[in-house]
Amino acid sequence: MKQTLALVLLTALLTACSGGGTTGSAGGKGQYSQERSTAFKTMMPNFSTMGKIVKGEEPYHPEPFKQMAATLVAESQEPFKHFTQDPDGQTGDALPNVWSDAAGFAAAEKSFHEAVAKLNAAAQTGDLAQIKAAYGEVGGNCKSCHDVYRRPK
Ligand code: ASC
Repeated sequence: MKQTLALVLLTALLTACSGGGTTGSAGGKGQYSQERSTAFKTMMPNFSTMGKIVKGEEPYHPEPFKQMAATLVAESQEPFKHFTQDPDGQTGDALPNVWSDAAGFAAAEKSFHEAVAKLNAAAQTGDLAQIKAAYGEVGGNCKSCHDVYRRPK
């Protein structure tokens, strides 16, 4: 009987520590965190290809690039639909100030979407110089938001 009780208590303790099956307080992923990650990862291949073209590592063809920029506008909306706060310890790489500084985070999100819209507008002109500048601004928005609201890597 004593052994059974000890086992029950130990199991409860381990379950509590593991955060219900995640990896614990640093980087555990709850449901929304998973959805955010999936959405960011979905948008990245297209954005990375655009980056290679902007850097001259892949050839620039205006028509497909216009399509990529339009796709980025659509795909970059999705991650921000999943910033519902997960339970403590399950927010993945999102720092708590995403929610405690909601106004600041909303401003960073707005700035990012504006930069993506500007990149799309530049892409539709077919002017590579404009595209390069606008792509750099999007990357700057990624970085400045990560610097403040994402767990350092
Ligand atoms: C990327 C990527 C980011 C941003 C950032 C820009 O391609 O994965 O997180 O750009 O590195 O500075």
